[in-house]
Amino acid sequence: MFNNQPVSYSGVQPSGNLTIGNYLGAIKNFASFSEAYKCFYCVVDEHAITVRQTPADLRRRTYETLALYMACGLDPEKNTLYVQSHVHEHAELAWILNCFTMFGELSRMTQFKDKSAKHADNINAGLFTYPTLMAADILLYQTDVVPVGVDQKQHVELCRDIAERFNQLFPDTFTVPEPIISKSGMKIMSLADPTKKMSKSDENVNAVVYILDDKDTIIRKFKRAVTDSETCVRLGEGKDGINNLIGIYSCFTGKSAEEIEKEFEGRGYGEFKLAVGEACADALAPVQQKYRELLADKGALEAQMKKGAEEASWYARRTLSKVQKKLGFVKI
Ligand code: AQP
Repeated sequence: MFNNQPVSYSGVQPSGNLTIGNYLGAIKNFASFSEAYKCFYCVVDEHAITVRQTPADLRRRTYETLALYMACGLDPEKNTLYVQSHVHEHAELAWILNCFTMFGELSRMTQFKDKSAKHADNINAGLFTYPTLMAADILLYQTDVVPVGVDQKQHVELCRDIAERFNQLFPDTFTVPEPIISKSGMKIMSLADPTKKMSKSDENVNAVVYILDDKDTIIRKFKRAVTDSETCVRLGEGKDGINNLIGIYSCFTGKSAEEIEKEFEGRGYGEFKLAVGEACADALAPVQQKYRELLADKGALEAQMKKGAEEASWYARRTLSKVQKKLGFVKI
């Protein structure tokens, strides 16, 4: 809460080309908070370096992610849009929160386990303490709600625990945030292995639909999506592929699972996959168009980064200074 206005905070890593998982699980829902909340949406580049990034790619994707935020309907006049590394308070508060986070808590984080398995040659301390940096992101802005995909819920819950622990020692320091998982925030699964989350860092490009894929590519990827040996479009146990496609179709069309099952009664998987591809491509087309226009003006994006960083810093400074005072750091 800031000045009696509830705060919404979220972020996306510029660690790859954004997927429909990032879109449906997070970005698409961000704009709906703009009226009732003071909103901060961050391009979290410091999180991205927990796995190795090529510097030129990281730089390019930082611009692209900001442009995508705006293309997905985030008005920079109503939302504070900025880049994490432009506001140094994130890293400073993260260090402090590291001292209030237990080794055992971090060890239990599913994302740490998954990412350590995936990057066994680079299990760095940053990968391990990623959730404390995320807690700092959220707590710096006295955040009330964090709209995220269900895969990030565990991290927001840890953030709550850290905030409550800190508040117990130093009362009234942080607002304790709530995760908000929207209906469309269900976990979008890989098209090649529907037991796995769809991730922008997946090496198999056919497993992932990117927000910026063209219509033919989107339809081709859905046509190749792994399903099962049945032919009936219905939700069911052991039907992870079809369950995932029904979920995606539902998110893009607003239809319920029952309506979808009815619509495709007696029609095969081929027809269904084509319909999912078309619904997805049609929904993304206006976003792609707007994105191209925004990306063409790098100067305007940089001006936006600067404005966003200035706005965010004002709030971040206030909280960090309060924390430092409570801890006993000498102010000069
Ligand atoms: N498959 C998904 N389904 C639903 N929501 C998802 N999100 C990501 N993937 C899915 C949501 O997108 C937001 C931003 O995610 P992120 O970039 O901060 O990190 P992530 O969750 O680690 O996303 P990726 O795509 O899997 O990135 P990489 O491959 O770099 O690790 C979050 O709100 C997340 O819930």
